[in-house]
Amino acid sequence: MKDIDRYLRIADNFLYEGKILSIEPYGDGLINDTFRITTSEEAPDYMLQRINHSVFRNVAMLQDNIRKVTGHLYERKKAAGETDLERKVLRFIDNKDGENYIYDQDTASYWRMMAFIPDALTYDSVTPENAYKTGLAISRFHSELSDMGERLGETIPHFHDMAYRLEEFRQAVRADKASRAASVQGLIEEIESRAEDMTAAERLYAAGKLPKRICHCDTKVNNLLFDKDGEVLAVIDLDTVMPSFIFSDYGDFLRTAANFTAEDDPDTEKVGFDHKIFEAFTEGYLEGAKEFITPVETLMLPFAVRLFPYMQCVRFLGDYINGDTYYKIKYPGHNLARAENQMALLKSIEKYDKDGAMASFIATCIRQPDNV
Ligand code: ADP
Ligand code: GN1
Ligand code: MG
Repeated sequence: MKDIDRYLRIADNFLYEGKILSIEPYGDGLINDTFRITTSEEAPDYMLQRINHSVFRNVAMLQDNIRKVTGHLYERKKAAGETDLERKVLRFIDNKDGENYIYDQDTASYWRMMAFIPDALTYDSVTPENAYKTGLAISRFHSELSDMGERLGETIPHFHDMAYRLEEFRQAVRADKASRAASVQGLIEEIESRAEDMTAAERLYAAGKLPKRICHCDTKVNNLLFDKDGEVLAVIDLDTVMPSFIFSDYGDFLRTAANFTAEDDPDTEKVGFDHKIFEAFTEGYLEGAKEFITPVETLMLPFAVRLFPYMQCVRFLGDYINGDTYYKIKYPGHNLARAENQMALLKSIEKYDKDGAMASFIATCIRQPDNV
């Protein structure tokens, strides 16, 4: 069977409107396989997605989380009088049994369908102007999910748990399945020399000093949709929405947004921390978050800016050492290039922050106006 016929047959499990005209691969996600479906005039276009089942082991839980999150976001925005909700909240399409995913025997995969958000743009980088708006949008996302009564499952256990990620990494180095560990010894040492510092959040959590809240846990720039004026329309890619440290979304966004180049640029000379983006995003985020963020969470923001390039370096290098089994790659050394890029970014951040520049800037954002 031709691929197109296969996808058509899969799409036909869902209660979509209109007649399908074409199905094409779409986007640059590293995890799922995404296809854009165009339909005849009146009907909306759609996205068909193969869910990466080796990453998301419990698809029923994943799709249940997504139903709860999109339902809650929709109701919150509606209650606040927002309009154009079809472009602001992802809408998943049910099948005939009222489920928002299917298992397809032929492809041995899980699939889901959602409405395509029209006239929206994705970027891999931001300008200082839209970094501010993005900060506001991420804090709004946190605040909208803060009163969600229903509990969410952990779709990837220990997802942002740095202590766990390091153990997983060390195991990969010991197993050395692809015989690559010796060739990246220098990078392994750079990682190990920072391990104690980078696991501070887990210790604070264990001591009851740092809370977890519902977060997105994958706020890279291309998981946001913007309108043509640079306003954030929707936060997408909701697979990892789960309880985590609130600073995850702050730090992970800056990991991609405040790097002068793409996360996989092999030319580490081009990598560097753009403090203008850091400042604009921080101002926007704290403008919205000052209502709910605690002093400890605020104190941890500079830590988060370092943590996410570090965590991503550990994850990319671990995948390289394992023989590239997790992230999609375009060439054999792709994961190594990504890991080197993230280490270069971390070093640039460390240099910028050596005298506490980030904490000083954050303090200027949350300082209350003097009473007059
Ligand atoms: P992955 O988990 O593989 O990153 P995403 O859900 O982020 O998958 O989808 C990949 C890309 O497809 C996104 O970066 C975005 O450009 C685009 N996309 C996903 N969902 C929609 C949608 N509903 N409307 C418009 N574009 C979308
Ligand atoms: C993956 O799905 P995508 O491409 O938006 C990954 C993130 C990483 C990111 C690095 C479920 O995000 O955790 O930060 O790649 N998602 C998962 O680019 O592992
Ligand atoms: Mg994505």
